[in-house]
Amino acid sequence: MTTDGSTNGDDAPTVVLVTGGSGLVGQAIKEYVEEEGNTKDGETWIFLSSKEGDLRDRKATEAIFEKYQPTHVIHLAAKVGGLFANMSAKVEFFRENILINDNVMECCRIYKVKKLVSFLSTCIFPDKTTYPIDETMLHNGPPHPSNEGYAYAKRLIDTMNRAYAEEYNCNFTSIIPTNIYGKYDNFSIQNGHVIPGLIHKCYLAKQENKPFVIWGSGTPLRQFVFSRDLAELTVWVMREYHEPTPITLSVDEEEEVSIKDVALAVAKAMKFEGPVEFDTSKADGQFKKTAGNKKLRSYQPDYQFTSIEDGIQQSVDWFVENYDTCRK
Ligand code: NAP
Ligand code: GFB
Repeated sequence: MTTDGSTNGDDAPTVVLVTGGSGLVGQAIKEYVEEEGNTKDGETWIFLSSKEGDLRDRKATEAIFEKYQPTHVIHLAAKVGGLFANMSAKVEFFRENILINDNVMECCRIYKVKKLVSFLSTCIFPDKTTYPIDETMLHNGPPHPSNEGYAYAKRLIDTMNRAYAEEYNCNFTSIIPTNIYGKYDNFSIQNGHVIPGLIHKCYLAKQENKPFVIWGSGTPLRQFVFSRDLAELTVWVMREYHEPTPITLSVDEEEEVSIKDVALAVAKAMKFEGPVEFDTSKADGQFKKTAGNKKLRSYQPDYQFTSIEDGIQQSVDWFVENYDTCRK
């Protein structure tokens, strides 16, 4: 890491490879680095989708690294889904993510990548725990059963970051984001996360003059981070965060909201005035997973996150504008 903020210990050009670059977080990072002044001289940013190669396949992964010769990797690619997708496919969530993560981490070693930043998730923390949860508690007990396939695949990234550092002196670290939402999300009602799922359902309820149905009781609590904020903080981690241990990137604990409040914020942003109902036959999943962000605040005490109301309005507006082409 040189003092001028460039991300290289030498004058070789910086090539940042973003796996999963076509997704919610990847596209937010792409928009962020394309904004004036958000990249350093001589940096090249490459945003991958699975069309460039299936990262579950070792040869395809090696071909990507051979082609781009990255000096830095932001590893986002994963089989990703909400509570209901995870509950229905634990084997696939485990196997696909283990394959992707192993191929990417081993290629980062072989191709001497100077820094790897991988993504975990607050949902992989122990389910039975004290709050707020912090990075040191990651392996202190089993995750919530609903997403144990995904959770164990993700936890092994942290385990292997330490092993690669000990055995090969690799500079691998990870980010633990809380629930993320924003433009370019997966708005699938069946497989998406709660906010995009609610946006899609509310849009259809308004179009068809039907009730807006919220799944579960609406009482579970979540912290939501807007994808644009996460993008900015992820680039900061790549440049300025030097510890191999994970760092949680989340809004403050006080910003935790109930699913009901989030749904009502979606209805307001969508200007939906019809009836709102709760389908309590659907699972609630984890009641809460309140994460502390003390470590982040020790570096960024004054960072201002986008408010949930503003973030939801931007997400709703984007969804309505891009209804025909977005993932849903
Ligand atoms: P996303 O929108 O679902 O995007 C997933 C990305 O991974 C896409 O670019 C996809 O490419 C790529 N991908 C999936 N399988 C692949 C494969 N076999 N080979 C190559 N590329 C593949 O995901 P996201 O929400 O941006 O999540 C980014 C990261 O944050 C993930 O690691 C996720 O676990 C983590 N995370 C997400 C949340 C959340 O609430 N969204 C919360 C915590 C952590 P295609 O577009 O070509 O399919
Ligand atoms: O984002 P989500 O699907 O996953 O949120 P988690 C699920 C919560 O929202 C549950 C309620 O309490 C649901 O009952 N909910 C209400 C809905 N309406 C809807 C809806 O229309 N769609 C969805 N999906 N939920 C995930 C993990 O947990 O967190 C993943 O399973 C991932 O692995 C993600 O890491 C960040 O927040 O419960």
